[in-house]
Order: sequence, then structure tokens, then C-alpha cells
Amino acid sequence: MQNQSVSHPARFLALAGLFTLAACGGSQAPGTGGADLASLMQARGLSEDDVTAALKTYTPTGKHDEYLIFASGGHGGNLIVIGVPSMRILKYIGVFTPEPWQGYAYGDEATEDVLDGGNRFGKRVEWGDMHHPALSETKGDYDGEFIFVGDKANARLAVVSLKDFMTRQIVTTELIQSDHGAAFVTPNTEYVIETSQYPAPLGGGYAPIEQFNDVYRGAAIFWRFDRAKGLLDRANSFAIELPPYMQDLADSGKLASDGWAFMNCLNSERAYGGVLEGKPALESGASQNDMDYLHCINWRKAEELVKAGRTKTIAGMKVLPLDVAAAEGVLYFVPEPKSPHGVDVTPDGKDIVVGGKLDTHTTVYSIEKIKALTEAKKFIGKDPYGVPILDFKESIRGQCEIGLGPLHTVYDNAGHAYTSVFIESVIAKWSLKDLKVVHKIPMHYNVGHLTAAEGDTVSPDGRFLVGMNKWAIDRFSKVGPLLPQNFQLIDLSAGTEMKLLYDMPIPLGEPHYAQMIKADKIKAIDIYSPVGLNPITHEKSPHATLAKQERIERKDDGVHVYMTAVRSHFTPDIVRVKQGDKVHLHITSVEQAYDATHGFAVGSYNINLSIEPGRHCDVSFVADRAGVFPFYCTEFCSALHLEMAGYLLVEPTK
Ligand code: K7E
Ligand code: CUA
Repeated sequence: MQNQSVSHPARFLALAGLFTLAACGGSQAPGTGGADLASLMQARGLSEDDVTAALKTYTPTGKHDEYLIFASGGHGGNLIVIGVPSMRILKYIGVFTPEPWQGYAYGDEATEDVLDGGNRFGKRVEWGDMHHPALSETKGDYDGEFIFVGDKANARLAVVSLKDFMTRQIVTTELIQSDHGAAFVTPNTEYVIETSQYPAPLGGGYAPIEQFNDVYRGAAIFWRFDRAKGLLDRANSFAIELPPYMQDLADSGKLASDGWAFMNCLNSERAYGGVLEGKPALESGASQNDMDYLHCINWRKAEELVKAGRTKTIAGMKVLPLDVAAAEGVLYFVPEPKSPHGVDVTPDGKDIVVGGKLDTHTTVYSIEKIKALTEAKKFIGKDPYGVPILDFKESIRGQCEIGLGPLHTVYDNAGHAYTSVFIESVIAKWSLKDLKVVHKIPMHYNVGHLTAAEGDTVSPDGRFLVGMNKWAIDRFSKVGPLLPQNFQLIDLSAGTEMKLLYDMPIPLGEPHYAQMIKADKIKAIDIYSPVGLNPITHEKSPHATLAKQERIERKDDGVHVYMTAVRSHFTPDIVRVKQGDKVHLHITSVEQAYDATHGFAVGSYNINLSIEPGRHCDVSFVADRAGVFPFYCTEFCSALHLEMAGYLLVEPTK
């Protein structure tokens, strides 16, 4: 982000002098003369704006960031934690994809079980397409306890605990075959919403595509969250059957719209492609109508009907049938302009902002008007499945002329909305009161989602905004044909105009959405305590091994190795087994010092653990290859880290 020209040398000197004053408290240290800073700026070709941006983002050693971003890792399948304003990556959390650094699903049974929670049709899936992270909320505000994420490709939903930044649970249901409106939480995290994207027969069976209209369906799943357990509760979850449109993003109502959920759809035409079969391609077939349908769901009403037993069970999930939802006031449609994408409820919950990819407006729906129309049963008709349709004009408060291709909207604390405009490649700041654009800032390039400080809660902070750009083109050094994405940090505190502060490459998948939370809301633990804790169950493992309890026992089900890890040795350090033995390693880190993490790798057996202080790990495998297999610690934990090793000796049986 090199700015156009270098400003006048005299202004340099003035600016540099100012910085010297700020940095040195007025006294000029040797070698930091004003002229030096000015020449530094000149030598690096930095403008005043550049230096101001640097001062607003630079975070000296030991200082912490004010906000944390939780960004989806897209088709990398994992979560990325980033500090703001420094834009330093702080953590990569294994979620839908095995992650060796975290020792996530490379042998550690607790995490293997978590990943297996998302098995589909009896098979493990080892990648995910993560789209939308949702921080847990209390009264519509982030509470910093959990984060939920959805996997579009495999219709999975995960729960990550922000105590230790570990994935606690993955759930899935074969009811649906993909999702996109996931994850979104209700204001007290009663439910986590997961809505299907591509219609298919509910439950995972086969039906010819010609039966699209009659048999293919969508569904909105409301996963019940048990906060005390920190787990989604399948038995108390339910789904609502939806017509075979392609349901897209979702958002939960809050305050004025509490009890409602909104999701939009594309393809109300119900096209399903068939270019080689004489039918229009899916993309053109799905773009015939001028309007698609905003889905308005009264989930409290749905909850009552579920309690009253009005459901059928499909793939183990309670499903409220479409005809019941349509007849009983659970589901309403409001037309929405061309190829809608984002749907974002305003902080006061009164309005719902929808962006249309092929439109030039954002449309602002009013929950007050929608409720009045539903209560008066004033409909303009029904869709082919009997869902009542409200009048477009009577449901909206107005539209804002934004630019071509508005997608997603977030908010600040001063009555502004910020909408990403994909085709025009800008972020538009507009007034919620007058529905008028007040400023636009170019994005490099093709901005998708955007995230603002607490920008989708009941009380946004303003301050910072990040544009999440799909293309980077010329922003970074060349790295071959596959480029990183580009996060652009924007300052919202500099008046009406948004100011670009920083570019950050994201080379870990395509992050679709992110949320930005005040860092001090997160109360993460330092170590696992008591020693021997299983981080997934949060209970002391029955196999926890303390110092002096180390032993090797041969039992009916194989060889059990009760091992401890502490700087800088594993005890035992020699493990003798016979080829074909089932080996059960039970390893406890008896460390209680902050950051004294050990790894545990066994080459050729695809095993790598991360054993943070106090953590217990269990690994079971069949020693089917005879030979000598060194095991060692994969974290440089101490001066004698290289000596933190041992041997697995697998003696041949013949
Ligand atoms: Cu616009 Cu999946 Cu939220 Cu990507 S979605 S950009
Ligand atoms: Cu323990 Cu290196």
C-alpha cells in the first residue's frame, strides 16, 4: 500500500519531529534525530499516511492486540486467530481437517473421536469448507466462551472451546448434503443455525433429478446448545423442511426481531442444470426471476410445534414438515431482489439488510412491518409449497443505492452500515437512518465478507473493519499461480472517511467470514489442571499417569504403556513390543509450567501429538511393521530437547 507521492520535505521534518517527541517524551536520544526519521521515510518511499498507518498498527514486542479475529480457514477446514491491529496470526485451530501442530487427529484418540463425530455415511471426511464462524452470545453480545463453525461441503458443524482453543465436538446429519447458512447463533446461544444450500432428498437417499420439485428439499436445522456441557444436543435439536430453493446465508434476529431467523435463497426457479441434456446451465436457469425469497422463520413458534410432536423423524433428526411450517405461521417469504447473498440483522434488531449479487441496492426489511403483515395474515399469495408470501414494498423500510454487487453488511456504533461490494470492489459506508452512502473505499480486490469490531452484535464497537478480499493480484511478492487472499485492515476512527491501514496475506484457504471480538473477553486457560486432564472431556483421564506410576503392562487387549513427559525425557524411553501387538500409549505431561509443551512423534506410524502442560493423550495402534522406530518430542522444549527421545522396538514374530 505504497501511496502515490512523497510529500514535501518540510512536512516530513515537522512530522518526524512530532514522532520523535512522542517516542522519546521530548528528550532526543542520540541517533533518533528528526532528520533520521525523515530520511528513513524518504529512503523507503513512505508517505505521511503510510507512517500514520504504521503507528496505528505497529505493536511492539510484549504488547498485546486489542481485538481478536476468528477467521474461517475456508477449504483449509481450520480456524485462524488473528490479532488486531497488528494482524499477527496467533493460532491455527484444527477443526475439520487433521492438524499436526495441534496434535489434532494424528493419533490422539480424544481428537480422533471429535473428528469422527462428523463422519458421513460411515466414512471419515478429512477436509472441510469452513464458511461462517459464530462466537457464542449472551443477550446478543459475544461472551467469549465458544465459537461455532460450519463446513459447507460436508454439512458439519463444530464447537470450539475458547478456554483452550480446541475443537470439542463435530456434529453432522445426513438429513442434508451441504450447508451454507451456518453457523449463526440465537441471541443467548440457545440454538446454532445450520441451513442447507443445495437441495437433495432429505436423509441422503437417491431420487432422479427430474423429481427435483417433488422430492428434493432444503432444511434449516436448529442445533440445541447445552452451554453447561459445551456440547450440541442432538436429541433436543430440530429441523424445518424447506422448499428446494438454494437457501443461502442466515442470520438470527435479536432484540426487536428476537425469536426470528432469516435466510435468503437463490434459485427460486428450481433450475438444476443439464447443459448436455438440452437444458439451461444451472447459473442461467437460476437467474431467470427478478426476485427470490427471503425466508422469515419464527423459531419460537417452530419450537412449540416440535414440543407438541408435529415432527417426523428423518436421519435421526426431528423435522417439522414444510406443510406444517407453512400453515402454522413458522415460515413466511418476502421477495428479495436478484441473486441475494448476505442477510444481516441490524444491531437494534429492527431491520434486516439484504445484498443482491446482481443488484445495485441493499434492501432494508423492517421486522415491524413483516410482523404486522403476518399478524394480519396479509399475503400476496403462496409459493408452490403453500408458503405465504408478503408484499415486497410493504415489508421494506427502503433501499440504499450502493453499487454493483453488494454482498455482506456489518455495523458500527454510530448508526452506519458497511457493505462489501464485490463487482465494484469497494466497501461502502452508509447511514442506516437515511439509507445514503457516505464513503467508499477501494478494496484490493473483489471483497467478499467483511468484519468489524463486534460488528454483528447488539453493540458494535466501530474502530476497526477488515475487508476479506478474494483476489490479491499485485499486492504481494509473486508466489506462483495460486495466490493468498488479502485481508485489508481499515481504520473507522478517523472520521467519516475510512482509512486503509494494512494488508495481510492469508495463505491458508479462502476465509469466507470472520468475527472480531474484544480480546479481553476471552478467558483462556494457561495449562491443563489437574495433571492428566483430557482436553475434550475436560475430565481427568482414567489413564492419567503421574511420576513414579510409569509402567508397561501386557493385557488381553494389547500392550499398555503408561508414560510421562517432562523436560527433557519420556518415561519409559524404551518400549518393546512384538509385531502385530496392539499398542496403547497413555501419555501424561506432568509439566505445570506455562508454555512447556512437548510433542510426541512416531515416524512411519503417522502419529504426532501435542502435549501441553497437564494434558493427557491416548494413542492406540497396531505395531504391524517390525523394526526400530525412534519416538521423539517435536517441540523444542529445552536445551536437551533433542535428547527427549526413545525407541519403539517392534520385534518380528518369525
Ligand atoms: Cu459470501 Cu460462504 Cu458467507 Cu463466502 S459466503 S464471501
Ligand atoms: Cu519436549 Cu522437546
